Amino acid sequence: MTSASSDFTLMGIVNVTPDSFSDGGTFESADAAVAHARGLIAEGAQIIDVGGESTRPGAEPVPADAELRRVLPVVEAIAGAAQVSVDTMKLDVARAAVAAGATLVNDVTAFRRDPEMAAFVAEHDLDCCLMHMLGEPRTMQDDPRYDDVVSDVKAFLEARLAFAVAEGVREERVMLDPGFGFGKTQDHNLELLRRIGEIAALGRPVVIGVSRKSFVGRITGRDVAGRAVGTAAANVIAYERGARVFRVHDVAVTHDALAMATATLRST
Ligand code: HH2
Repeated sequence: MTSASSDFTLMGIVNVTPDSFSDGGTFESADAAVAHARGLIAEGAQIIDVGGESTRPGAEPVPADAELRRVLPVVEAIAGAAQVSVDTMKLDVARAAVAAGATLVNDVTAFRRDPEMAAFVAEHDLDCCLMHMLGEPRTMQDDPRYDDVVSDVKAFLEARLAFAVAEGVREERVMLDPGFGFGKTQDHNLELLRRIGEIAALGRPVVIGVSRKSFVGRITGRDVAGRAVGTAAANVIAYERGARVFRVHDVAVTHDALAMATATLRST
């Protein structure tokens, strides 16, 4: 479905959790999660991001063995049909997921929780996504403050990129993500979107994870199931300003919105 000339990448979200903020409980069984992932691939997702631990504000941590039981059957079934990303902050989970076929580690702590994750990614020459988060999921939305949110996030991502490279990760393997909603107010999220070009200036592909998030709901007045259009609009703006990877629940809608954006902007 993705046209050969598109220069964006869609990362379809598959949360195998009971408590994710938008789809918790929907794909808790492996069969349901695999069927959902196949549907997202048919809609144009080049990457499937499989997660077994919710990081929504207030979420309780999940032990590694439980996380593995959730994600491994899905990783195994999907590897080969798309690039599989494992959304985890734990080295043990990443190890097992990579053995099962994942080739991308999406670590919302940017190798801070398990710093050895960087050497692991380097050793296997994996792709990785390093994300900014202020604080930790349990408390991150309690009055987050920045001097200047874009400069602070940019400096953080630059430092985490340098750490990864110092640990042997090839720079071309790294994607950077400002972490929408992770210790950010609505104004912070909008400022980051507006000025996403400053993050893209770091020279690595920027990942946008605004999908169905609460700030989209506050602005549009929609509950989680009705936020696909608001999400697509935010992604089009981010694309126009230099972002290229879009982590979304609603792949078909985002695909069409970005295909239109690409076609319109290509000749400018
Ligand atoms: N957002 C979530 C989880 N992982 N990874 C990256 N790189 N960027 C994000 O913005 C991001 C992420 C939270 O969203 P979701 O997976 O839908 O929900 P939950 O964490 O509740 O499972």
